[in-house]
Amino acid sequence: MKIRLHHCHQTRSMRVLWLLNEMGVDFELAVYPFDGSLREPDFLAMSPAGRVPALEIDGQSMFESGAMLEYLCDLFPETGMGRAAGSEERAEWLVWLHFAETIGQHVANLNQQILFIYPPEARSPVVVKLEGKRAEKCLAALEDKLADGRDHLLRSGFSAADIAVGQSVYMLRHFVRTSDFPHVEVWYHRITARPAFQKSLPQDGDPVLWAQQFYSLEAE
Ligand SMILES: N[C@@H](CCC(=O)N[C@@H](CS)C(=O)NCC(=O)O)C(=O)O
Repeated sequence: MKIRLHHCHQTRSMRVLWLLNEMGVDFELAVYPFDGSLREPDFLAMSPAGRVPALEIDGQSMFESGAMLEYLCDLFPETGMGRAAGSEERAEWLVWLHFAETIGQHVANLNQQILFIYPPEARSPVVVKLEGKRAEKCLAALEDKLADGRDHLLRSGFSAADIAVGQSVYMLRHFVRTSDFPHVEVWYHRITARPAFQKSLPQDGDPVLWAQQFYSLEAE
C-alpha cells in the first residue's frame, strides 16, 4: 500500500502525521510551507479548498483530517487506534475524534485575528476575547471528561481520539492558556510525551507556522 501525506507543520495535518507515526506504517511525507503552494492546481486536485491535510492512498486522494483518521483506523485495526463500529466505545470515540474541529475553528479564528489579518488595526480585540472564551468552554468540556482521573479520553486507553483532540489543544495553546484546566494539562503532557507526537513536530530548519510558543493581540 502506498500512502503519501501532504502536510504543513503545526496545522491539522499533524493529526494524520501523528496517527501514521503511532501506527508505524510506511508512508511518504510531502511538506509544504503554509503559503500559496496550497493554491497550486496539483494540490487543489487533491484538496479542492486548498487545505491541508491531503492524503493519497494507492492513487485515491482524500481531504478532511477527521475522515482520514477514521479511514486509516479502519484500514489498520490491529494498531488499536480506532474503535470498531458496534463496539461499546465507538460513539464516544467518534464524538471526541470530531470534537477536535470544534476546537479547531477557534484556533483558526484566533490565528487570523492575532497574526494573519493586515493591517493590524483591522484585528478585533472583541473577536479575540469571544473566541478565547469559547475555546475555554471546549477546554472545560475536556476537563470534565478527564476529571475522573482517566489517563486517556477513552477508558480502554490511548486512541486516535486523543490524537485529534490533543493536536487541537497543541494548536490552541499558542493562543489560549490551559493552566486553569489541571486534568487537561496532565493528559496533554502525557500524550505529547509519546515518541510519535515528538516525531510529528517540526524539526530544525522546517517551515513553521508559529515560531513562538504563545501569541496575544497585546504582544503584536
Ligand atoms: N476540516 C478540515 C480543515 C482543514 C484546514 O482548514 N486546514 C488549514 C490548516 S490547519 C489550512 O489548510 N488552511 C489553509 C487556508 O485556509 O488557506 C480538516 O480537518 O482537514
